[in-house]
Amino acid sequence: MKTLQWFPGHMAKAVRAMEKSVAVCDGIIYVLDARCPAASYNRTLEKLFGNRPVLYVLNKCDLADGAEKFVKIFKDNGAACVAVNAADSRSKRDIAGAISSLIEERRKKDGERGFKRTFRFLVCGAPNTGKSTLINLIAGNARARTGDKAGVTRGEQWIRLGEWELLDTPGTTPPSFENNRLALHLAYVGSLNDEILDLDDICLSLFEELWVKYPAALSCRYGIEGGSPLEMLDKVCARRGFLLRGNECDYERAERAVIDDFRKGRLGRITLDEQADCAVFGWNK
Ligand SMILES: Nc1nc2c(ncn2[C@@H]2O[C@H](COP(=O)(O)OP(=O)(O)OP(=O)(O)O)[C@@H](O)[C@H]2O)c(=O)[nH]1
Ligand SMILES: [Mg+2]
Repeated sequence: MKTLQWFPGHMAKAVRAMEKSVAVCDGIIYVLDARCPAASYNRTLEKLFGNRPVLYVLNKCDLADGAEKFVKIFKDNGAACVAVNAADSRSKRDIAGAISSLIEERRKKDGERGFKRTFRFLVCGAPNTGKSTLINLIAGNARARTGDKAGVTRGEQWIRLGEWELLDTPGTTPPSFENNRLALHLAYVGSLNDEILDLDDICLSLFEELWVKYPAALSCRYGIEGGSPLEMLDKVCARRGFLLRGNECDYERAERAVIDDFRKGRLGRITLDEQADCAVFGWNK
């Protein structure tokens, strides 16, 4: 398995732009993928934030298994955190409430002094975690462009919403990954550009990990009862009829189908990161 690496020029540019924009922001909305909150966290961004309050949003909680366990870890460590499904309007109240609490004290102080002002927030996170979808949820309509692949938002965009202004930013990952297992999690959820990934590697290691953590998901959907990851892929080809001429397995088609099943939640609710992976947040220092 190759070490995953991906830090294209547009990401370096996005980080430089954020460095400037954060100066006018009152708070940070850090969007993480609830299936892999630690993997989708980029520690190198934290130094841009200064002492601005940060709200961690565990998004796509509809696809994750037990996002609330992670919310508890964040809160136990004094971090503001909320789990939401940005694609569902029912999450609007939760996210709006969490943002309000983040700046409540500032607002109260301003109120005592008799002024009312706009609060600005930087919305950041890894590609494809749902930053733009979250902004649209808060706005109540489609202001920011969204899409089911990494790198849809290419430049910064301010979205004005009454007394709030939210800055949508392009997704970024760290310049290098310290932990290849966590980098793989980002690849599985679609946070890395699929075009730079080796489909075989990604799918076979996804099988390996799911067989340990969620064997029933593989048995139910594909009838997998064990074996090597390659044998599991054979099973998918046979079961789903992904065959080429001469009855040879169409591995590429099977791999794409498996990854798509995982990403769309057809394998059930799955969380990849372990609670111990939260060490990346550096809370115990
Ligand atoms: N199931 C589910 N899908 C979601 C959720 N939030 C976003 N999505 C989907 O995830 C995909 C990515 O959403 P975007 O809002 O474009 O993500 P982004 O973080 O802005 O991505 P970049 O701009 O590429 O960094 C879209 O297909 C959304 O519909 C969620 O909570 N649950
Ligand atoms: Mg976006």
